[in-house]
Amino acid sequence: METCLNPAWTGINERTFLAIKPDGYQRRLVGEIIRRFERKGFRLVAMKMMQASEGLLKEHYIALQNRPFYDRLVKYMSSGPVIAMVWQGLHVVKTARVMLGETNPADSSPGTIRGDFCVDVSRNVIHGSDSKESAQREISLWFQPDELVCWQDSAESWVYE
Ligand code: DAT
Ligand code: MG
Repeated sequence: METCLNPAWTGINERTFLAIKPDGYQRRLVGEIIRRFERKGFRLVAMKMMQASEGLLKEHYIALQNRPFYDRLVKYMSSGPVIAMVWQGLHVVKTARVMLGETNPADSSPGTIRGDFCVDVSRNVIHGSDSKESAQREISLWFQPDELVCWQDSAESWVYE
């Protein structure tokens, strides 16, 4: 039975939206970043490489529209390829944020993605949803429902009791 069809997206079906930003892509960090989430035990349920439009990114970052860096942020995010992904698992929203580190790489601990791979807040290599509500909004903004793949996870009983 495919559990990823559960519309509640709770428990082990919780989902988050992650995107490797154009700097992460240019700096060849795609494999390294995906590897971290795979090894953690999370399940990849959607992924695409794309160059996002300014329109999509303005909507994605709508909550920041009054910030002075908003226009530069949208330009940077639309300037090259991104890897848009949906990951699933228990507490994935919160845990992914921990794995990302703080918004400013200078505040991010070693061992986190931003702590290990970047120095400038405006080039912080990866996006991750900050709440379950944001995750639902961002997943439906970036993906069509049929782009989410339901697959039988043979490792599930080794990741969860
Ligand atoms: P996060 O990406 O950690 O969720 P956010 O949602 O507050 O952070 O901001 C979105 C992105 O905007 C962030 O990843 C990088 C950029 N940003 C945030 N604060 C900034 C600042 N003070 N100067 C320049 N860019 C900033
Ligand atoms: Mg954010």
